[in-house]
Amino acid sequence: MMIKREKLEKSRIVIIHHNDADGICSSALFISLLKKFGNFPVSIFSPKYIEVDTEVMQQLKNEDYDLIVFLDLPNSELNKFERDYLVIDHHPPKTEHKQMIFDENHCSSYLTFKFCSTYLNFSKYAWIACVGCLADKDLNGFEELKEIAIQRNKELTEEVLNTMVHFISSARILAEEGVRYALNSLLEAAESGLPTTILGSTPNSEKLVELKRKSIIERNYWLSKLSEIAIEHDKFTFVRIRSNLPIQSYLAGTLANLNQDKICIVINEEPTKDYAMVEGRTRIDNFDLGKIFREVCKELNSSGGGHKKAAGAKILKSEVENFIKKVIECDSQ
Ligand SMILES: [Mn+2]
Repeated sequence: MMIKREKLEKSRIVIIHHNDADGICSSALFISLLKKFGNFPVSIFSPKYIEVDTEVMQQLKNEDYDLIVFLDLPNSELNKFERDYLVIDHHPPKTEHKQMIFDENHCSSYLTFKFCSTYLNFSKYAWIACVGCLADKDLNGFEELKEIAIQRNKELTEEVLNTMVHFISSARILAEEGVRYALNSLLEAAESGLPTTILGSTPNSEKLVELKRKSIIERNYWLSKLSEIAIEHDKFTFVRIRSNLPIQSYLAGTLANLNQDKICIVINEEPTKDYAMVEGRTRIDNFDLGKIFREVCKELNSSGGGHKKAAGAKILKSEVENFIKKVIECDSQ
């Protein structure tokens, strides 16, 4: 046992998990274990991009906790937290960690399931790990755990499990709100012992279905306004929207698919907030959008970053014009 049971029962725990299906399933498994021990995390974070972003680091400064659990997220800056921590991950780590469960041949959900099983019989939750395994293509892990899952829930055919993968995977395009509903759906279904209820029959999965439905309508509305609101500049398309729904990443993805030779950046100035959420997507190769967002956000003293083809930022509404200007400047350097 890597961590004493007593510690899992008594510690104030923060969970930071990747926002994809494997990360969400890992988190649901770990939280289910804590619940069995009469505990619950004090905070749960699901950063968009693999490295824990500066915003999460900032928020953690104000948190009161004594153990931090990283699921499906590699991190080289763990020492910055100056707390006890545990890493469960299958991405090769950049640095050695004292308390780390790592196996490149399995996904994080599988590893988390095995970790939980060292404390108690966890077979009731095997189906959650199956969803994570399928999502991350850990087929050996999947075959092994499916045997356990199917003994309890005969309805869990591969087809049903694949439907669950799509349901959970699609949550992250609806930002933290979508991820929270997906995680809670898994917890609700785990509690009741009825796995298929995650597909829209638990309170949180109903909310996720509803959020998806509204988001499609909202995205289509802004698509219809595109000719009026798009700001074209060389290879960039900037689109400023005002939506109460977290559709910036959904819309940016759609635009990038429709305009394969463009870098599509959606800026959502949510009416009730003083900051804007930005998401950029592109299909162009040899372009590093994450690097541009990181550099521009550093200059603006805000948080942002990502990968070559997908990046995000959170900026003050008063900085939107400046942000657009700096992205264009940064690219032409
Ligand atoms: Mn993973």
